[in-house]
Amino acid sequence: MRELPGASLQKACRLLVVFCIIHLLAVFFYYLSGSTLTFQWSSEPSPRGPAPTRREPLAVAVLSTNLSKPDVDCPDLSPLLVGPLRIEFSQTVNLKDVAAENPEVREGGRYTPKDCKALQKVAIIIPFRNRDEHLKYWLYFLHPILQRQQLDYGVYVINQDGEETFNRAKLLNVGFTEALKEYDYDCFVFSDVDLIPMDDRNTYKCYQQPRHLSVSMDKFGFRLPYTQYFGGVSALSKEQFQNINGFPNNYWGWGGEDDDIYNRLVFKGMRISRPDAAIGKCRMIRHSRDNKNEPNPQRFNKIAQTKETMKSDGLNSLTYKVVKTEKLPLYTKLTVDIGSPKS
Ligand code: UDH
Ligand code: NGS
Repeated sequence: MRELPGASLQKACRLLVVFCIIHLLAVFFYYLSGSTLTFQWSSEPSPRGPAPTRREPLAVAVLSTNLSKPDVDCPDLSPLLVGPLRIEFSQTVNLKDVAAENPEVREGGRYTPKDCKALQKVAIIIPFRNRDEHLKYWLYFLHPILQRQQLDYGVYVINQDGEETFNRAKLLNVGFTEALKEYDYDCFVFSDVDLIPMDDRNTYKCYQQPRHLSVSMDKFGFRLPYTQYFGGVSALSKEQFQNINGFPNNYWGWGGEDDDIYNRLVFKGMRISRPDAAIGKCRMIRHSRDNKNEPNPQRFNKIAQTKETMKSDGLNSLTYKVVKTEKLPLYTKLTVDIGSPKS
């Protein structure tokens, strides 16, 4: 039977509609798969800047993700260093401004270099109580320096809770333990809050031997007060620190704990490494003696017994309670109950 001309037109129209639907479906599925790729990619945590918003094919996305992860090691000596620095404490510091000036420092005071893989993961541990003005200067000066040193670092302020006598070394033990719970740090820099390096070539990292960094302080006329001095700022690798059973927990009040640490290192066959006096220059923020940190009358007696006491007093006898954890824009503040001389 012959088809009428109207019927074949109708058939052609139907075919056209079916074709259009197939076309629309294809476009729709392509669109969906494209947005899924983009969604998966941009939802990955990216410490290296904002995720792109453009929709890109999978191959391009994978390629650019790989490119943004540096697989080249940072050099031994950072090319970003500038050498001697002018350090003064006359200006007032506003931490909001400091955070704005250091946009690559992440919450909790963490930083990872963008363009190369840092040679060390460094936790900086600061013993602390009631020194907020000093801490502001420390953050203002140190964040730019540490970034120029191309370190993968985190800043931990260990704040002693309560009014008991201060205990610097025990706070440092707490800092070591708590920082390791958070990240696989391989190096620990222990720094007083009031010490600022005057040369960024004094790298806050670890060496084959325990490192003393604050070797040339203004208050000592830019020289060591005595050869065994190990106070102020020092750096120990995780292994070096564990090898000496950490620091002593029972030096309450001022003095002697740094000499005990020195003794521990020597008794374990280690030597102190130091930068030369010019590179190791640093300034101390002048201040008066703190309350509840009077000279410890037992300190001389204690440092005479390090060889024995270090076996049972240290990381293996450390007890404390974390009272509060604050992830602030420029540092992590841990407020801790470390007990009292009697406990
Ligand atoms: N620290 C505090 N709060 C305190 C005591 C000490 O934060 O109440 C921390 C801080 O990081 C300080 C470090 O512990 O830098 C060492 O403190 P220290 O008192 O042992 O040493 P420092 O050299 O002072 O700062 C010694 C007494 C200075 C008396 C000066 C009189 N002109
Ligand atoms: C020693 C202390 C150290 C102290 C150093 C510098 O005498 O703990 O002075 O002190 N040792 C003893 O008391 C046994 S400072 O001038 O920085 O206040 O670090």
